[in-house]
Amino acid sequence: MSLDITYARDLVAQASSIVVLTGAGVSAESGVPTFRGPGSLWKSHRPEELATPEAFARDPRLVWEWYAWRRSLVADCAPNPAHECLARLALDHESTRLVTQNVDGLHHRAADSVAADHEDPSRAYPLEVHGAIHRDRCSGCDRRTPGRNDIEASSTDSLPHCENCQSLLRPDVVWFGEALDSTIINDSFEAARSADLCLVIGTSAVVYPAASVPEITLDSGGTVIEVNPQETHLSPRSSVSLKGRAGEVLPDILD
Ligand code: BJW
Ligand code: ZN
Repeated sequence: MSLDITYARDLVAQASSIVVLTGAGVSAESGVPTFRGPGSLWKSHRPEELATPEAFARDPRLVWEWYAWRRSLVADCAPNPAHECLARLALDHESTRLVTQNVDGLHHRAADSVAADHEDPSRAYPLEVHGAIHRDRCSGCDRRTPGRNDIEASSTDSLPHCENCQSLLRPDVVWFGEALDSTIINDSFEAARSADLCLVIGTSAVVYPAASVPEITLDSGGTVIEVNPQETHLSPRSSVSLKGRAGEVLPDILD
């Protein structure tokens, strides 16, 4: 076992309160594409060009086509050992809070399967700071409803509309320039402030305000463990930066 892994295991064992920030990389081994870097293009569009209210206003059919594709892709994916380890950590370690930027619902599904029927899985449900891809939100009255997996996005006419006010529905996710749910992001910041350890798993940590989570723990005197195959701007500020895949590294430090 490497010295870094041993050190990371010690930090986890000694921590009294842990906050975990995850990003797209934690779901990469489940087959969900990341946003930046190799494999992130969809039909030659960059995700950053589609995940905006301006893109939806300009071409809702194109944006829905992308989200419909991603919704059905995620429905066919399963949680991987990284999601499962983090769910176990949250269930076993009372003062652990999971915060995810992911909209894929895989942390939620891992919590349900790890807790099975003898534990309360909700302790391992993450704060989903960027929303959930499987929910719709009305662009008129804001009503949230479960999303369908069979969105027909080949023409504007077939896009889904609200049963309440007939406005166009959109995926219930947070796009660039949109405010995050204030309760969810404030709870995340509070968890970061009271944590003596922040695990940062599979995120480039460039998108704010979510990227403030490890910064808040550091500013409050805590430490950071990063798990990512690539160097990020957070690596030099981390006590341990484990360069590897989440599904392989996390079982080594958490189980
Ligand atoms: C592996 C791996 C393996 C691979 N194992 N690892 C402060 C400073 C500068 C800018 C701003 C600021 N505050 C706000 C801004 C603007 C903007 C922003 O942050 N821009 C920066 C990019 C410059 N932020 C916003 O606009 C936010 N809104 C806001 O601030 O509103 C203010 C407001 C207030 C009041 C009224 C109105 C407005 C909103 C941000 C919303 C982001 N939304 C998205 C899309 C969500 C929906 C969807 O999924 O479609 O969220 S963008 C996209 O990026 C998505 C992600 O959650 C997010 C983060 O990406 P993530 O997870 O880090 O993925 P990647 O691909 O970048 O990285 C993956 C990593 O995994 C890589 O490092 C790999 O190496 C690694 N990896 N395989 C472990 N197996
Ligand atoms: Zn409506």
